[in-house]
Amino acid sequence: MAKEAKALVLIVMGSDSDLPIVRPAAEALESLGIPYEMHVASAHRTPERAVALASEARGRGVKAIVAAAGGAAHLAGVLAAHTTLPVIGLPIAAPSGTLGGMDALLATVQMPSGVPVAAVAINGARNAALLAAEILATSDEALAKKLEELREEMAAKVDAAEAKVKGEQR
Ligand code: RP5
Repeated sequence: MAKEAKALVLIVMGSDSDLPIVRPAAEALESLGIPYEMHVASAHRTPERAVALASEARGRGVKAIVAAAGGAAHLAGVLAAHTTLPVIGLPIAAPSGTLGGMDALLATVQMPSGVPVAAVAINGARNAALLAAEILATSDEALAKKLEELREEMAAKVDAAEAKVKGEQR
């Protein structure tokens, strides 16, 4: 699916070292049947590729971009500077980093006024994908239904946990 269908979501990561943390985003899109593409493009090592991905995305039919980066994490901001598509920043706690992802979180969330970047939690890959899905679902009723079902599944798990905990009370 990810390869054949026209991508609606781009997942761009700053380094392939981000992939283990980013993978749950791809899995979530896959499970929702949303066509996506994954790319490695660095805002400082391959700035031209990063800019091209963002500038060409709307024309290719992409509806949202997930930008994952660690450290100074300027990738989401650079992509957002070159498109008016929604960009969801995914701050990464890079294994080589020293600040546990706080650097990336602040760099992602503190965009100056005028060029917005949405931000999810540090390493919050699944939520980045779900937020992209919710954006798509504003004009896709079938997808909105799938997202509602996901919420119901989560609620059912909490209900089961509640029953289990109650069962252990004396
Ligand atoms: C960022 O620097 C990447 O997004 C990654 O999280 C971090 C470290 O990159 P590598 O040195 O592992 O390539 O640009």
